[in-house]
Amino acid sequence: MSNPLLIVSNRLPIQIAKDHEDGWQIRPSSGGLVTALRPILKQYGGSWVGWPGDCGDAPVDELLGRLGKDLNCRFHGVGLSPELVEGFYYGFSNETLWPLFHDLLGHAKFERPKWLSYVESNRIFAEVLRNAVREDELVWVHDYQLILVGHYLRELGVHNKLAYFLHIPFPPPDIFARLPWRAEVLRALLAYDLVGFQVQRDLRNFTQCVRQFIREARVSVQRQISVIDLPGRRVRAGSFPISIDFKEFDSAARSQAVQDTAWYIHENFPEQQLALGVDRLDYTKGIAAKFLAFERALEKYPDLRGKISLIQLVVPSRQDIPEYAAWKQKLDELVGRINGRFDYRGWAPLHYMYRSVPRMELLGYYRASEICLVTSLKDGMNLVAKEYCAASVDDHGALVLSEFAGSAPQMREGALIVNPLDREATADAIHRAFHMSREERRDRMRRLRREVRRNDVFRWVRTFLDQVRPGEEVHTHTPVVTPAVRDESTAAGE
Ligand code: GDG
Repeated sequence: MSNPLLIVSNRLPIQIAKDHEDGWQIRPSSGGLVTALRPILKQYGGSWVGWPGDCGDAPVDELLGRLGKDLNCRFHGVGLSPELVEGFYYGFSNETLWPLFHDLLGHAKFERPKWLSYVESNRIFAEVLRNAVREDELVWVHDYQLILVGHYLRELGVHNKLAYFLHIPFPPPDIFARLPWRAEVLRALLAYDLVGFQVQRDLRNFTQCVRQFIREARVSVQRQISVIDLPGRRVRAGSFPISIDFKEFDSAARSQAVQDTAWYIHENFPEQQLALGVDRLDYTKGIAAKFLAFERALEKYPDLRGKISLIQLVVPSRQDIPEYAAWKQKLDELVGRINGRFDYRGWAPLHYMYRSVPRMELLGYYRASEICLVTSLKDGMNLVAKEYCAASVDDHGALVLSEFAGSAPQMREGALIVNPLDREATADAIHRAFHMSREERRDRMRRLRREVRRNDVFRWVRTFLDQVRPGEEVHTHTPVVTPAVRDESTAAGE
């Protein structure tokens, strides 16, 4: 990889805050993407385009310039009005694409004004990019909020190589077909040179949708990469399971501070095993299913009572969407009901914290817990499962993992794999994890840690970028349906 990168994500990976003594401060946020890309940006240079968030009266450009010098990266903020953010981000991205792509049709709304905000925001991103991009840069667009950006870049005459990675699942054709703007979305994905998905499941769904809805496309499926031939050009699609910085998690978890935190956490639960859940507040994460399975385990296996506690960290998320607030209330009620039912002699089975905890504390929870429960109804990858293993430096953790998480295929040898909607089987898995022998835990956790160590986030970046080799043909733009002017005739392309 020698071309500089231009990364595009909905949010810039930065945090801006006012410090009373020194004025405004800016620092990089701690997400996996920025961690993975930092060494590459440092070595080859590059740029990052995204929405800086609502920064009040902060001198955003000056702050971005300052941080950019430190990271060898030029940051470009995309200005979006509050109305556009509402329609594009909270609306179409999170109330249409998010539920639809997670196969949860019942949660999906299909509202044309929000689609048009999405179209408009993606077009604005593309315009900022057209002005920011340098000739030799590889443009790498991230996630479901920005699917149309590649299409608009081509329309604006940008001929750079374009790559795209979808962090969430891609749905099967019968679900995808419900989207009134399915042709525009699918054709926009075909404006990129490389389209990356988390796992084979998503790649397969995508190629099936292309076969079904894009008449002129010829798809040939190879082992890791599928090739899609369109008149005059070729698109490649592959699966690239994202990961974490294993070494960093492993060494931070071994630190004295984390060890002490873990000890304090466990001290509050004497003679008990801790089961841990860490999820954003989101209906896709299966938090309610987890609570119900845990309740069933306590009901079915009296030997667990008083001997196990479930600590559930729920990180507030998308609070401006009414459905998320309703969802929180549902969880509150469930916790109250289950605790009311089993509470005896000071033991309450469920400890539910609705807040974000500092990273060191999170690592303390990972290290302290004998069991981790990941019960997503569907998940692109689920990094919590990988982080738990990387932080389980004592090899004593057992992972119960949903078969619908993208991480399941990589982790199935070491984890107890469950269908979270099968309450009985999930309860049995919790019981099995509780009684798992020390030797079995160690063997399983060692396998899991080996897997995450080998396939870390740096390998993910390398494998992805290796697929966008320099020197291959730069394609000319074949017009795709222009989303803003869609009318009934767009269905003709299907
Ligand atoms: C999307 C896809 C895909 C959580 N609580 C705290 C905290 N976290 C951090 C975890 C982890 C991250 O948040 C959550 O990542 P996930 O992968 O589990 O889920 P999404 O946020 O839905 O991410 C997902 C991912 O993109 C990457 O492609 O795996 O499928 O949905 O890193 O550690 N961090 C801190 N305090 C908390 O309380 N500091």
